[in-house]
Amino acid sequence: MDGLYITGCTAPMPNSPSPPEALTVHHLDDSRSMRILWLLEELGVPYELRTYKRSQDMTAPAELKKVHARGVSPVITKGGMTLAESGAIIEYIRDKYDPAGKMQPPEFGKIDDLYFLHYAEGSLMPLLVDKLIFKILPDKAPYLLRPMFTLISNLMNSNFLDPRLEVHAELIEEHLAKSGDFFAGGDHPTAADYMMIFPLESWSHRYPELIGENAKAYVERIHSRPAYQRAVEKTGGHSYAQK
Ligand SMILES: N[C@@H](CCC(=O)N[C@@H](CS)C(=O)NCC(=O)O)C(=O)O
Repeated sequence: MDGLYITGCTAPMPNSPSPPEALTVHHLDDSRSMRILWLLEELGVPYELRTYKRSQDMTAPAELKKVHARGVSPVITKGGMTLAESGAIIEYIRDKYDPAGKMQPPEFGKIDDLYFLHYAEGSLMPLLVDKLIFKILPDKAPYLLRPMFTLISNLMNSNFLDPRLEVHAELIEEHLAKSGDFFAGGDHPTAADYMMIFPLESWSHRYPELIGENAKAYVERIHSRPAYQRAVEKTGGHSYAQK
């Protein structure tokens, strides 16, 4: 297997096997697994990092399929346990590794925490993924058909995707105007933030003209947190966190 283990996030130890009980994060470059690394850094939970490099076509390498059937990231493993889906992983970490309640929302923010925890992958990410698919579609089409695919792609964007994204942008702008620094309205990140950072940072990086100022400021705020920066440093960089 390709990749590095970083025990307790200290020095890299190429190709060393995982101790069976270590919490291991299987990380793909520029991916949702940054959510998990940021969270573990905030909580100060030791973990091993196993990195995988995207192939030329941006898909995950086949090695990741040996960890989980879907072959996408993030995945965590611990002993005999394997868990995929970032939302599920975040809930698992909250249950097992946050006895002090550092990621608990304030009472008044519980419903917002619940909503945005699920909204991130359930409603917002599908739209952003569709935009990406329609962006690359013309390049994948046979050469002579590219003008037609470009037209289809433009029509999808202008008639369907962008107007819907505008509704999401407004919802997020209005919410952040009320909630302040974090989605659940408290003074620290909660599950909602660990989920929302990925769609917002990728959206702000790819389509800055379609995202609001509150969302942009939110992304900057999260990127400036020492825990987020430690996670970026340990993975060797994250395209969406570049200036
Ligand atoms: N809903 C899943 C999505 C996982 C996912 O699609 N991950 C992307 C990275 S952001 C991936 O591994 N893509 C590589 C591929 O599709 O081959 C989650 O939240 O964990």
